[in-house]
Amino acid sequence: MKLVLVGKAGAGKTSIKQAIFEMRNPDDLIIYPLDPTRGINTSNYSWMDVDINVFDTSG
Ligand SMILES: Nc1nc2c(ncn2[C@@H]2O[C@H](COP(=O)(O)OP(=O)(O)OP(=O)(O)O)[C@@H](O)[C@H]2O)c(=O)[nH]1
Ligand SMILES: [Mg+2]
Repeated sequence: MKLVLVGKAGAGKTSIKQAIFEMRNPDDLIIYPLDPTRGINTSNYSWMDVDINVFDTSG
């Protein structure tokens, strides 16, 4: 499965990715914001027995 995250800058795309697929604590992502994404970051996860390619784009 392929999942493309698209939206305005600062919408929360990378935070959603890290909270769902990397088990990051959402509260930490609010307190310690991530740097803006540049270009497209591609990651592969095994999530609920499904292989997912995530494309995290810059806003
Ligand atoms: N209040 C609130 N803030 C959030 C939420 N998700 C993310 N943020 C904040 O929004 C800001 C941007 O979050 P990112 O995840 O970097 O957003 P992005 O869409 O990946 O941004 P770009 O990479 O620049 O396109 C950060 O300061 C986050 O802490 C949310 O659900 N609620
Ligand atoms: Mg981002």
